[in-house]
Amino acid sequence: MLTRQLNWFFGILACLVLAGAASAQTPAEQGRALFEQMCVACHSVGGGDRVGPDLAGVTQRRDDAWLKRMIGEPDALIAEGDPVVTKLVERYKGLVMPRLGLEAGQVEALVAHLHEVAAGTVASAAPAVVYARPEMMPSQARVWHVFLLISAVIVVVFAGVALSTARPREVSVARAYGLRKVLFLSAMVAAIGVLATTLPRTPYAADVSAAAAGVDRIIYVAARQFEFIWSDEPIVRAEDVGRVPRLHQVAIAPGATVEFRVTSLDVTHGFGLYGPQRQIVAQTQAMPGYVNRLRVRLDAPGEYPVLCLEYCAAGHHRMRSSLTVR
Ligand code: HEC
Ligand SMILES: [Cu+2]
Repeated sequence: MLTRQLNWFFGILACLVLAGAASAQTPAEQGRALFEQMCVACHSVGGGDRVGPDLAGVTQRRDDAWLKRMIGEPDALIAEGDPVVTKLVERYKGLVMPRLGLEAGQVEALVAHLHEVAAGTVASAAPAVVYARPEMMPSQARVWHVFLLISAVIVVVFAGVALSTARPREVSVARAYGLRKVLFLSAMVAAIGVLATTLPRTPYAADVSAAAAGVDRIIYVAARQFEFIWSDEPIVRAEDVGRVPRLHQVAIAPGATVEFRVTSLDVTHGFGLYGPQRQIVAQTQAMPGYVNRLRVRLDAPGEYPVLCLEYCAAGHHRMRSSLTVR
């Protein structure tokens, strides 16, 4: 009797698990997740135009074959001079939708999602995430206040000079030149002092090998419109992207010295590494044809956002990634 009940119990449990697994896997749901991840920065469905057109009713306006090409390979469609897309590009003042490197299955999932939204079976994807306003670190706040103070002094001095020239006055040229010499020399002394004390401390590694510098891990980073690609193996050319195993989550042990080898596969980007409190920790340029090395030791556990630090095209703000120290 008990075994029969248990059989029932496990039978029902298995059905629930299977149903759960199946429902988590429908293409339309996968498409919705992708849409939230990759499209909401530029598109809404029914929420008005953003960087790109509102996609409400797009499945009625266009056929599926066209949609798939537009989502999967917009650059090719634009290059062919497709009349529909040419009009859109004109309307969006030459702004073009970037190729997002999606696979065929992902494109189909996105189209399925757009159909479901049109049929009203699911709500459109949530709007783009709004990040909380970052707090300033005490050190950042200090730099900011010093900057404000110096700016205020400069404004006052300029205002004083401007007002003093309103009335004609006798000026002793010899005294003015004397004063200029004193000011120039003090500025020189101050500049040399600041450079001599700070330049030796710039965190750029001398050209020593990673092993000699005690590097625990080398991580390769390739930037391209509009993503950062991470790998434990060298990525130098675009062809390497499909070939080398890609890291989707980068985890680093606290206190490890990491050398990032940063390059770009298209235009110049910036590799900006921020700390858990959103303070900038290190940065280097991601340049096509060069590999820039950036060595850092990350002690504090937490999530370190990585942002592009160089405006690289319309999707620049989407270039976010992160690594975790744990
Ligand atoms: C960086 C901004 C940007 C991102 C990200 C983006 N798009 Fe676009 N999209 C555009 C622009 C701009 C257009 C208008 C055509 C053009 O100028 O290339 C467009 C056009 C379209 C169109 C044609 C609309 C119509 O009225 O026919 C579709 C469909 C589309 N995008 C789907 C997507 C999907 C799906 C994603 C996510 C996988 C996506 N887009 C991501 C900017 C973007
Ligand atoms: Cu950028």
